Amino acid sequence: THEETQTPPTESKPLRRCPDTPPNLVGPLFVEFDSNRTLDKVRGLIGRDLREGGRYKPPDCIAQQKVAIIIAFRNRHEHLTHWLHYLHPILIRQQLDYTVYVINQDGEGVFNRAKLMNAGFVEAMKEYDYDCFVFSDVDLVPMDDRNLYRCFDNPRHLAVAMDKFNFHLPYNGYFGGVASLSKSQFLKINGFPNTFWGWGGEDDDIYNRVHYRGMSISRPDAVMGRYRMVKHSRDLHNEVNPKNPGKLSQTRHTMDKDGINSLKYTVKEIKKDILYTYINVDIEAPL
Ligand code: BGN
Repeated sequence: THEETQTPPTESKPLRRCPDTPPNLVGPLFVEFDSNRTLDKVRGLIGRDLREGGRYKPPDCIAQQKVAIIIAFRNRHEHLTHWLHYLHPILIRQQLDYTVYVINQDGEGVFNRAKLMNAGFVEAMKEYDYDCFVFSDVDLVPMDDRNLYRCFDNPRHLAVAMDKFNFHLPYNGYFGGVASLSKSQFLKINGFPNTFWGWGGEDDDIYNRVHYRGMSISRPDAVMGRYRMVKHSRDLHNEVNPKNPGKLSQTRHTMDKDGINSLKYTVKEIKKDILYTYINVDIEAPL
């Protein structure tokens, strides 16, 4: 009779939760916007580490949070190339289970950053059970990878020290640029306003919402919170809207009816690039 051959155990050890502090962070980063950078080069450099749609999860531990990174977008391809070049390696070192969503505003109507972010939240939730949402401008690159793209006990403002504001907050209640909210924090404020067309004020409205719901703002310090912004001129169809400032005194009354519960848009296209999930949405923008 034959001796039974022992097959080696095939199942690997169950994965542990990733540590609170990711072990491979490097701290301050050199950031420059080289105009020879192309999306194809970025795909070649980091595409193999990602899954279709700009997704990643750490291979050797279970990520602490499932994070959707939402970028409001229109006609800023050069900025997106820089953003992807810098952010993917940082997010990988931060050991996140994440996806990058580029939410494009279809057509030439007036831009609406906050409404695009709302649409990004809803579309991301259709794909995966995210617990955290990082809402970012496409032109902002962190200069320190210890600035974690995660959620905290309170809504977090990440872009606290931007080069264009001399590495300071422009004012105490500034909540613009990059911010993270957990799913429950986001729903608690009824999401973002849909009614801030054009430039200015939507971030101040979100700040108001957070305060009116009894939460405070969490922030990194001014060293870890440094950012470089890609220099650019004002976009077409995103003029300063003089009606927006006046709306800020009404947030307390408008926030319950203007937000995720009143959001209307249609998806025109979803494209999965290796570096990001692109969703083109019609948000019924006035011309
Ligand atoms: C503020 C804008 C913000 C913008 C910051 C930084 C308004 C509302 C009237 C006060 N707020 O003035 O939206 O992020 O500047 O540029 O315009």
